[in-house]
Amino acid sequence: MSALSLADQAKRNAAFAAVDRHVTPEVRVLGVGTGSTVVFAVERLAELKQQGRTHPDLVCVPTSFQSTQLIADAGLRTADLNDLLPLDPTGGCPASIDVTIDGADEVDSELNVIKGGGAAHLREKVVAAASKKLVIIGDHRKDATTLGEKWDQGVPVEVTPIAWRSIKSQIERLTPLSRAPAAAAGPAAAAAAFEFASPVAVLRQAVRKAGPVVTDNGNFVLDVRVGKIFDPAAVEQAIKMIPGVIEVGIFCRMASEAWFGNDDGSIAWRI
Ligand code: ABF
Repeated sequence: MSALSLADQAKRNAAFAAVDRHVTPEVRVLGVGTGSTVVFAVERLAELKQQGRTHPDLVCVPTSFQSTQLIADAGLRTADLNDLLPLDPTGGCPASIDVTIDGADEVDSELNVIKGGGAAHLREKVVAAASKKLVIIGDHRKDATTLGEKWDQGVPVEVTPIAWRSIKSQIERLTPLSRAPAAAAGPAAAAAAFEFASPVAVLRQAVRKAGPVVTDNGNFVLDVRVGKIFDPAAVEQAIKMIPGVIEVGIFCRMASEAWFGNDDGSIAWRI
């Protein structure tokens, strides 16, 4: 196997540590995310299965075609979310998935997450919402204080193709969507309150010369640059309110913890 880059080795370390911590023999239903970090998580999962250290009836809920293929290639069984009854037959526990392990584009200090760089955030968010725990894995480049601090590719927004142009212009007309923390006082507050004074811009047109970015669900993706996001819930809500927006790649307070691999081989773990 060719030597991994520092970033990939860091991702692999985080993925292995998170899988070892969370995929115990008691875990029967596991959500499997999408992206390159999850590839390492499934690699470790296959090893644990090989060693007989997973639940004998373990099933994996995919979050994309890539995720489905990863699970199948690892000799693991997939499960459809619709087939999973609540763990508690009386319906007392809506979470049908014991734990989901998934990557991210950026994680803030409150464990709010930007996801969707792989255009899979609709299924990822649905699976995360059906999980008792969402465990995020990545390298330190994803570890931020405020969303938008490091990740400059914008927030992925899945939209219906039939109205992508009007949705794009409605997003661009949104006034600044979030404010700096109240702690910032005086003139700094005024300046920071609208970190992105420039109009919200759609970075990546859904339909480019190379053709549209089409998700597994047949929808288009707009990447929306909103600068630093001090109030992720406000940004998510403002965009999601626009008719034709299907899902926004901001996961507010859904993650239970995050594991970040560092280039020196160490791992940072946040809850
Ligand atoms: C998917 O893959 C997306 O939700 C997320 O944006 C991306 C992370 O990619 P990688 O693990 O390759 O950095 O989880």
